[in-house]
Amino acid sequence: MQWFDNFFETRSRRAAQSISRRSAVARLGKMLVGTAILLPVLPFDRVGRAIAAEKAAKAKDKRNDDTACEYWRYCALDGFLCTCCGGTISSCPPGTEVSKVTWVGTCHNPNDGKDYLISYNDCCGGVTCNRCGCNFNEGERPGYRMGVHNDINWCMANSSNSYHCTVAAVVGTAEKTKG
Ligand code: ABN
Repeated sequence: MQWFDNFFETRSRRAAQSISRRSAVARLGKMLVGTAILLPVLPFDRVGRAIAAEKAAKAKDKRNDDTACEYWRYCALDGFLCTCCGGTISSCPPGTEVSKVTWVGTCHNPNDGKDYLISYNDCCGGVTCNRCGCNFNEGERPGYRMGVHNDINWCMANSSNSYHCTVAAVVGTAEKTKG
């Protein structure tokens, strides 16, 4: 291995003679500055961040889309949306009639920051709509508190007991109770 040692010794001595310490430091500095400038402009994959932003924007839109389960008034709705079944947010589709009894929920409107009392009425008659089935249960309680229980057919008091879909009408603003 003598030749190996000799080879590197000669090389190192030549390098030490031709490259001054100052120029070595200058080269190192150039390398560091180059890296600092280049790194931020390299084409990193930022698709993940863009997808996350798009998802958040879509979720926000859905809170104002009355054909989506995420619509703000549906926070305690269990059933099929009448807006997908030929009706509107507060009126039953033709050929069905609004339930005589109902359940209520309190939902937060993200547009004005207020809470609203929502009356969920089932629409009765015909066959079950079966479109846009949703199930949100904010403030919902079991059957022993009927007024805030949603998992029941509220067409029970109508001439036709068959369930079609559910509407969500605003009844008023919710008041905060003290204590
Ligand atoms: N209130 C909606 C509904 C209807 C039938 C069965 C369960 C829930």
